[in-house]
Amino acid sequence: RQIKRLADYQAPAFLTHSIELEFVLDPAATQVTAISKISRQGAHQLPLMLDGHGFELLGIWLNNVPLTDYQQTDEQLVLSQLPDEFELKIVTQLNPAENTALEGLYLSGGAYCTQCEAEGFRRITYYQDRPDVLAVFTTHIIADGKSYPHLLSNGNLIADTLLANGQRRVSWFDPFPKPCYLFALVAGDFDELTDSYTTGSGREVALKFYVDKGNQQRAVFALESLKRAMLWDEQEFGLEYDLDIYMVVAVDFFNMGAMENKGLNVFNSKYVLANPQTATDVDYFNIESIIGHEYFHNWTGNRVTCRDWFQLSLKEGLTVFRDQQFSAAMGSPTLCRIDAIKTIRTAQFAEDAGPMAHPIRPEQVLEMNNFYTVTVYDKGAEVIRMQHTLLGQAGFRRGMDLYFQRFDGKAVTCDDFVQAMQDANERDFSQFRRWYQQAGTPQLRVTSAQDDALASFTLTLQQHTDATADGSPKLPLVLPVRLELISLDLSYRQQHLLVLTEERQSFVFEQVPANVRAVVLADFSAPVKLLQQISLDDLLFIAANASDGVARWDAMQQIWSDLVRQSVVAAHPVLIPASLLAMFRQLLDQPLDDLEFTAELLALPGFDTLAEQYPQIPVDSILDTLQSFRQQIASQLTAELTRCYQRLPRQPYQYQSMQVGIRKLQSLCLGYLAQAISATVISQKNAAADSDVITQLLQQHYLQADNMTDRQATLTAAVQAGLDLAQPLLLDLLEKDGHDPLIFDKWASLQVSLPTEKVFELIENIVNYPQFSWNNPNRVRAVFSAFSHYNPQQFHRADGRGYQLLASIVGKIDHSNPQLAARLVTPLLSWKRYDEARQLLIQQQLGQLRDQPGLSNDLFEKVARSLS
Ligand code: DPP
Ligand code: ZN
Repeated sequence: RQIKRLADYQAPAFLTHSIELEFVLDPAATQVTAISKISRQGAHQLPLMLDGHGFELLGIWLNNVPLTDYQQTDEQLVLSQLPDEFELKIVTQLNPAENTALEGLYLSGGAYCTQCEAEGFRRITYYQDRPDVLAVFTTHIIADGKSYPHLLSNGNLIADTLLANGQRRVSWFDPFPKPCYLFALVAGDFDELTDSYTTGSGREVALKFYVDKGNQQRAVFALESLKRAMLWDEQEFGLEYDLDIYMVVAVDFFNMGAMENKGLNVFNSKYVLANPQTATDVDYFNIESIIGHEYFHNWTGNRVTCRDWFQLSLKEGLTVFRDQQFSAAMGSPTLCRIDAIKTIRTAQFAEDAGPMAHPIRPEQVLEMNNFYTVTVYDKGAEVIRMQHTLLGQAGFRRGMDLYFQRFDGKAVTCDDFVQAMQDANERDFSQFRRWYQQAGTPQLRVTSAQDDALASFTLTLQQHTDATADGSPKLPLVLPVRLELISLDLSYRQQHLLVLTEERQSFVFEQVPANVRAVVLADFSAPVKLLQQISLDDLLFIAANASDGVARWDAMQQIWSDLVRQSVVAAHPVLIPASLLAMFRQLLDQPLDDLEFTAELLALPGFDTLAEQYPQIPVDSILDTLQSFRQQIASQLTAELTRCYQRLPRQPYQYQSMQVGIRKLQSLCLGYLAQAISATVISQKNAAADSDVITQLLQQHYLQADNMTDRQATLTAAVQAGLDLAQPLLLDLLEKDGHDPLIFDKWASLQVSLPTEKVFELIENIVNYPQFSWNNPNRVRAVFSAFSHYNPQQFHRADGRGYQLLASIVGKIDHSNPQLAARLVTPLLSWKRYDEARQLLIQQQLGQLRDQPGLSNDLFEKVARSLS
């Protein structure tokens, strides 16, 4: 198995300037003719190495003369003794119908589509499949025009002709040189939703969404989101769209969320289709954000692309940051930030602490698909955000302008990006660059001292990063730390941006009144674990008074983390302090304002977030404690929760912030209330009465709902609490709407989160439904990712049944779709973090996977690293 290293990077020996592709589509035997114009770079006699596999080679011509003198390996075609400039023609034959890996050209529910990032183009033809080879693409598609009325590729349409045999031949030309990972082809019979957008400089752009028949109206929100994204990028970064047409195709079989192919985005239908009956508020949010993300790639990714795949964060970290800023501008910056922080604290911290730890710019890779990670994407976005914080809005914009001025049309590195930020602002970012080469989550320890006599306040910050599995260095990083000092009487408030560069530094503030409290790391200004000893009263003070909403939420999170820790130490759940319950009462009774944020303040941290705070995860203690806390809240605050629920008005569904807040807060109340009547707590005197009232509330919430968000709220609450009413309602959902794949997925994910052993029977059932397909990644994820992530009780069962189930599915899927298998296996990789009994159980499963014959590189890399 061939590991690739960043240190081995060499510029391409040949460049391909243009490529003309002709596809004659056929489900089992598509013929592809590729004619490239290639030239040697520099004075050398190196051979031309072309990547390719998984197809049949039908012939090669050099300057129109058949070529027979070549070497072919499993993965490459080697051509020697070439002239300095030449035309190469290669004809290959592919089998899209049997392509279950969903890379290269494949069939998705009867439509042809492609996925070429990272290294899928090599499954179509022999080519220099690397991002630093930029060519101008022309694409001809030949197919039966009746079955496939839509024949699409990148760029602008240049010809559409009827051939003598009745077939149609459609031609596309993309004037912007691009790497082959941005190539796309789609052929199918879709419903079309059309609009147009006029850019700031007056260019008219046709917008076209292609969706399955009958789904046209479900693409309206995505289309409107696209227009908002186009306008925002003009206003925020002065970036306009550059082709005459922008197309989005929604497909059902897709390994990822979406793909930014030039002018022809391909989307997982889950991130395009929405109406109130099928999509939740969270789905609407995600659609807008992903539509934005892929659109923003047109500049950060496509116009300026990556030199090599180790630089993936150049486009992904930056584009995630851009989509986060966009979402913040469309809604609430605080809530968007909370969302991003949750991702970092769960999945990213886990990755950094596990066997796959890597810097945002990895240094070695076996299978590139394994590095489309929360580290590269989300920690990458945090690293961009820190530059934004250090330079300020205007300074960051200057850096972006210089970046595009220098590198438009080029394939560059993360260093090039930082250099542009540095040069545009005359700053020295050499130490900052360590963020690109060090893996691991820094711990930031905070201590403070107040000297009332001198009226000074001293804050001492200390950073430390534990060793990580990749062995990368651990030098002090540049940490921007937002700070607010607030006096207890609120008469004094000062905000500061501290920049920690040493291992340990003290910052002294003068003329500070007595009794100030420090809000450290406001806005989560650096992706670190904050360690501070701080009393419950002070945390409650911060939760009530910090200027930054994120800091208020974070204080509540820390309160719960501290209580869980006390419970773990005491080996039984502690009682929730009265002052915290009082805070809950107050929040539940406050005026109807900023409800979504209120719901966040009232929510407990999840199992994953808490788990990341322990080197060795006390699974059972955390689960028991969370359960106890939910039930304590439920039984102590039944009246307040019910009142809060009842005073929130329900209106006909609209995706609009006031309503989203109402739904979220009602859902939170229902979640707790359901716990009040879950089997384990019905022991109080008034339980019977409460039980009827609450059951009715839950049922009505479902039955009177005009939208999926509310329905899901009841279902989630009922399933989590193990209530009997869950099953009939789930059945109702399935019978009414289960024919829709997106609803089927929601139904399945709800089923598999049932926290009792019955879930295994349910899972066996689900995979036998006609709607389920092992070849569809959305279906598989809706069952098995949901099970391993949202059902910690059953996934982490002490008898190992959860681990065994996941491992067996991963082993099975690896044969058909390695990329999907390698994603599903993730929760098993961190086995060393669990107790000895669980370690053994997981290790055994991983060992079996490792020994499975024909294991893919994708799965091998992860399993082998985990076991090493
Ligand atoms: N480049 C895609 C995205 O993140 C993933 N393949 O948008
Ligand atoms: Zn992306």
